[in-house]
Amino acid sequence: MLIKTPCLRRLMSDRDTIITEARHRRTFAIISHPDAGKTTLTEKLLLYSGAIEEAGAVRARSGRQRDVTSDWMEMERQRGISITSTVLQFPHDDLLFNLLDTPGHRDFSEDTYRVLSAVDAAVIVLDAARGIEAQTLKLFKVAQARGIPLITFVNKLDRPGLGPLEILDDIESQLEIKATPVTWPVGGDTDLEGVVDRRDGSFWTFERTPGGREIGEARTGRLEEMDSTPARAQASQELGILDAVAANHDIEQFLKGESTPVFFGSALWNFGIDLLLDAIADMAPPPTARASVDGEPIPLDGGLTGFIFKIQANLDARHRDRIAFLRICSGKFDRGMTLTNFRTGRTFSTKYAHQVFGRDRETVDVAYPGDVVGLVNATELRIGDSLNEDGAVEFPPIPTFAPEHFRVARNLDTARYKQFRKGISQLDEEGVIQSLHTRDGGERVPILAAVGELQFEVAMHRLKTEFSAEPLFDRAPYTLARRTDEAGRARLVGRRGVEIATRADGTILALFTNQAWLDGTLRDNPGILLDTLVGL
Ligand SMILES: Nc1nc2c(ncn2[C@@H]2O[C@H](COP(=O)(O)OP(=O)(O)OP(=O)(O)O)[C@@H](O)[C@H]2O)c(=O)[nH]1
Ligand SMILES: [Mg+2]
Repeated sequence: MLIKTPCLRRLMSDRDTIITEARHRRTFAIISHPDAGKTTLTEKLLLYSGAIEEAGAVRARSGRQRDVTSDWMEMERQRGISITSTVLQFPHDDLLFNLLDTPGHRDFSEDTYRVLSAVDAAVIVLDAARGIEAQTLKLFKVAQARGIPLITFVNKLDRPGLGPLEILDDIESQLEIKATPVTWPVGGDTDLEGVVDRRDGSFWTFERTPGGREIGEARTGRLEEMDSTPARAQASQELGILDAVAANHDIEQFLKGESTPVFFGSALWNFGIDLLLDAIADMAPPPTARASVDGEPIPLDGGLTGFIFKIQANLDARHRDRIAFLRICSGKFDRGMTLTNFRTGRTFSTKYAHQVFGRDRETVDVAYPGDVVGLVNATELRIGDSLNEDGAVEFPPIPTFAPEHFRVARNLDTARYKQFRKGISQLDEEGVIQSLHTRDGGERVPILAAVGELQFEVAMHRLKTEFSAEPLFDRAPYTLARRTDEAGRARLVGRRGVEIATRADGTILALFTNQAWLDGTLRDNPGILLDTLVGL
């Protein structure tokens, strides 16, 4: 068909550009049980793609070694654990990666789950000595429910661990997914030699560099042409078994979530990193049309749509501002464009838009589906908000968990009440804790609610260091929370063992001192709404 009008021709080419750019995006999370090596692996993916010149260490010895890029928060560096998810955008060959390193600790799992709503694939990291651990299993189930294809990286092969066949068994029996090893380790523990790429039989050996800070040389050869060692003989035998059972990567099965390609290596010692990086480029799917809340796929090449999946204040200690992270689902983002927030119906200008790399960022003028854009100081944006250029697309809500831990937060210094209040409300918007108001305590003495105790430690630390507040947290006598409505509130007010509280977004919660009070309330009030709030 001949396109005659220039305007229509431009429209067509804009649409083509969006589709082409989307095809060049890979947006993925790194997930696992705590300590499996997600942050170390993230650092090495940055090193091998050329985004950083020298890799840092999770527990850097100050002065001698740099810290890792993705654990930028003071508390993360002190403790050597990830507390908050980190966005890293960087080019790899002709692709643009949006990588999200997530915290493994269960107390921060809400953050990880939010990230899983915003990615198209995930790398699941296993510690070779531990196989599938509790949190890995949970995250796997969430990823699977969201239809996210998973690439598995078996890490820490430089340490004593389970045999690789045992690990495959563990994946298949616990995750109930077919494991298709793409690489296979030769040796392990102190005699780890390298990995064989099963696709072409090449044997990759890796040079160790001090602390794994720099890229060492990688050599390829063929196992059968090398002198035999016990490790090589064993690997040959295992490779024979794998060929016999045809455990080969199948792209269709992988995209449907029925199989996971497995890679082996050591993030610390740079074993197998380049193979994994290329696999993410080759295997992880680019963005496709996302479904709205009504289940309708939103075409990639339409107007701009996206949703906010994360909010973070004080990323940059000098600026002390607040970033809302937008996952673009369709269309072309032009900085300065006006977007409508579906929840409020209000429009706002995207004048301050950044691409983010750990705690660093720079202005971004255009972005495409798959990209994560940091919108600075758009204070009305909340987690879960859907943004539109035109039309009115709403994406599925991002669920919050029923909290299980509660504190009464008091302000100890009246002169610093403003800081206290601002800090609490900011941490609530980020989802670090939920801030609840009761009739007695009101805004001055909020109840803080969390999924895990560590969240209070983070909240306390950040209130003091980032907001200069002087808070005190007292234990609160509740152990359970359920969502209710106005009718439920009317029936529960004044009842023993129950406290009614409201969240900043208007959600009404019933807080119970123990399960018996909840059971009694349900028995006495048939039909009352008491929802666990939890969803996937
Ligand atoms: N021996 C060995 N240690 C490793 C390897 N990869 C990571 N580690 C170590 O394992 C520890 C945990 O690594 P991290 O990268 O912080 O693990 P994580 O999965 O990001 O942990 P969380 O984010 O807190 O859940 C650190 O001490 C790393 O140095 C590896 O390949 N071999
Ligand atoms: Mg980490």
